[in-house]
Amino acid sequence: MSEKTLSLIKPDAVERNLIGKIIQIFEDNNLIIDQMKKIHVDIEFAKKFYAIHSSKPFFKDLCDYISSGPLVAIVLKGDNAVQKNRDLMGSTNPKDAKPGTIRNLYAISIDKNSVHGSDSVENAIIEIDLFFKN
Ligand code: IDP
Ligand code: MG
Repeated sequence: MSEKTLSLIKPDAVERNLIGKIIQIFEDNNLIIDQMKKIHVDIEFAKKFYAIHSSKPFFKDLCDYISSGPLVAIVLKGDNAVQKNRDLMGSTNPKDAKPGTIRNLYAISIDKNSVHGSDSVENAIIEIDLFFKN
C-alpha cells in the first residue's frame, strides 16, 4: 500500500555533498520524492522533533548536531515507504549497517549517521506535519 515517510539528509551528509547520491538510492528503489526542502533548523525545533529522545544521555548532542547546519527534508512516497526507507538506511550505528545501505556507505559515526527515517506510519504523519505544514 502506498505510504509516505519522512527522510532527513542530515548535516554531515549535506556538508559532504552527498544529497544527490542519497536521493539516487531512493529513486533507484522506487521511492518518489513527493516534497523536498533544504533548511537549517534551530535548537527549539530540534528539541521538538527529537522530543521522544529527551530522556536519553545523548539528547543535547543530538539536538545541537541536527541544528548545526543545513539538512534536506524529504517526503518519500511509495509502497511500504516507511519500512523500505528504514531498510535502505541501515542500522543506527554504521558499524552494524549492512553493505550497500546508506549508513554503511556514507555515515561517519552513530551520531553523524547521515540520514533520519520515520519509524512508523503514525510517526511519519507527525514528522511530515512538523517539517512541511506551516
Ligand atoms: P534511528 O535514527 O536509526 O531511528 P534512534 O534510536 O531513533 O535511531 O536515534 C535517533 C538518533 O539519535 C540516531 O540517528 C543517532 O543520530 C542518535 N543516537 C542514537 N543512539 C545514539 C547513541 O548511543 N549515541 C549518540 N547518538 C545516538
Ligand atoms: Mg528513530
